Amino acid sequence: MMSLRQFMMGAIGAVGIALPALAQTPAPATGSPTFDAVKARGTLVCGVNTGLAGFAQPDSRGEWKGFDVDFCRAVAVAMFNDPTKVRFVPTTAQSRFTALQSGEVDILSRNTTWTLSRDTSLGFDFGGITFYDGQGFMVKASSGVKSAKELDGATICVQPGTTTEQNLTDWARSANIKFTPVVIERLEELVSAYVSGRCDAYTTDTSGLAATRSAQPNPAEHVILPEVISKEPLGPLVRHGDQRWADLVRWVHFSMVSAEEFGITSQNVDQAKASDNRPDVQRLLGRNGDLGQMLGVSNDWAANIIKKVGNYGEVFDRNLTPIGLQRGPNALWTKGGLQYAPPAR
Ligand SMILES: N[C@@H](CCC(=O)N[C@@H](CS)C(=O)NCC(=O)O)C(=O)O
Repeated sequence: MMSLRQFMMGAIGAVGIALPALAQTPAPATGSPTFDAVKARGTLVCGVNTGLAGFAQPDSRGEWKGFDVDFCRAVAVAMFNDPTKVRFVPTTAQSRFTALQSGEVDILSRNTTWTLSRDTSLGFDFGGITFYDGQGFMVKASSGVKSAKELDGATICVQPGTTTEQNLTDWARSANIKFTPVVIERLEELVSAYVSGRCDAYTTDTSGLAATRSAQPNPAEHVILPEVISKEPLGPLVRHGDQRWADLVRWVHFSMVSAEEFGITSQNVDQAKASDNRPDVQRLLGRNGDLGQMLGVSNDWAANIIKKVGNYGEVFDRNLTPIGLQRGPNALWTKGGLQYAPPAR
């Protein structure tokens, strides 16, 4: 049924009169099955990978840590002001899409590349690009291989159900390279196949290569080759057709990027909220306006995220700097990178 507001906007549109006060009224957060289910359950169910250093991995106490994990913690903070209200479900590259389609998880936050077919025929919506990546190759330093062009005739380890597998075929065809794939679903098994010498090279997103390399007893024994053969824009995804849920997920990412741009950190967020000369900061942090309410959460949602999880740069530094990743394309747009958030207003 048409709401009064929709009806009035239609009527106003017909006679060409603007009604700004009405247009600013926050819409109630209804009509999102996932949002409502998470709210009622009191816990977010977040699909992650099975264990990738820096991105998603349980620590010695079984507590999940990492960049993709922190994203879900930020969504939980937006909803419940509590980063512990998340249950993490490990998914393989192959099982991840069924887990989201079937409703087993509310969100997937695990190195998944945004592609046209995943966005349409698989039935998902991507909530932005949290990590700009590309596919690379890792070899043993002892092999003496210095370039992917030398991989003609190589055996290459790759995970099924990935863009990695598809890009490898495309790249080999265009570079006129013949290779034998070794396709293994479980990451642990795949990595041990590479380490034990069953494959000459291991290919995945360069972030995954860096994570795996950092987890080896002697990382210096492995070299990531210079070629990057694809674009892998990675980000969180939700089910198609649940717009309000997708909105929240998207703005969680943007709020963390904006906070970094504004210089708001977990340490100074309270002072930032109190400073009077930055209306944009005050809006983001909920001191003024109703932006949180428009997303269906409390107006201090972003302030809580920054305080309890951190801004984009803090989350990057905490999780990814230790595995040797640099900001590169994931620097803010103001610093020559691609991380850019639309205005929170
Ligand atoms: N970005 C690629 C590859 C993502 C992917 O799943 N990569 C593997 C290798 S790093 C992975 O995360 N495996 C972790 C796991 O299976 O738990 C895609 O979306 O298809």
